[in-house]
Amino acid sequence: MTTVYLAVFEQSEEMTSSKKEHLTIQPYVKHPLQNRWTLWFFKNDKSKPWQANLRLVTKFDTVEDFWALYNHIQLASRLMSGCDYSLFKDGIEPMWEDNRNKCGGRWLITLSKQQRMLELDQFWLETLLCLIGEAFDDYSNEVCGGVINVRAKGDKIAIWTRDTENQEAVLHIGKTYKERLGLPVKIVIGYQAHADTATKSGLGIKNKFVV
Ligand code: MGP
Repeated sequence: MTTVYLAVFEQSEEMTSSKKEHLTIQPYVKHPLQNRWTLWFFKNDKSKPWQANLRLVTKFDTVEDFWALYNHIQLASRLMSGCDYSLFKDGIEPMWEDNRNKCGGRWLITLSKQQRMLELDQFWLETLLCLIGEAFDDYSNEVCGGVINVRAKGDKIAIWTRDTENQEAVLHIGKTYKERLGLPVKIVIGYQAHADTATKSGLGIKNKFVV
């Protein structure tokens, strides 16, 4: 837990030598998150292997440090096409190969080009808040992280979970996520196994679950 000491006046009067005795030191404690999180940035350089384009930006574990970071970095809608942000629990790398991802999958939100200006930043912020706020009740421990892909062909946002076989958890996370994004009931979102995403393309990737 991070403690910052703030000097405060007990009375809001100008400090004079007679008032100096009222100057007190009070601890200001930042609000801890349940987990420590790592933000990653991906910038596409086709001359390098995929993993070499992935950079760890920073880690945080308090509400205040999350907002300081969020307010400091570019909005997703302003990133160049080909870039990603990923926010993962500390110790999990944002890739299929990580031990805590390799048996997992993702709830995938695909956006049209028009949605970039209207909804991309709002959906990504809500995704971040779902992650750091542990929005999925008893199933939040199944969550590994979230990814936003900024792409000319259409942007994508996803929440990654660790076990495709944990149907109860996957469905609860999907339903909650859809509600939190405020998506209409008639919009269907799908959950895909990383094992399929890594080995198949386009229409070959079947949804394991939909909500
Ligand atoms: P992408 O960046 O997830 O989506 O994957 P994009 O750019 O929309 O492309 P599409 O294929 O989904 O249409 C692009 C490529 O990056 C993949 O085909 C892989 O070659 C590589 N890649 C992406 N991810 C998430 C991983 C990963 O976790 N591990 C490895 N090794 N390569 C990955």
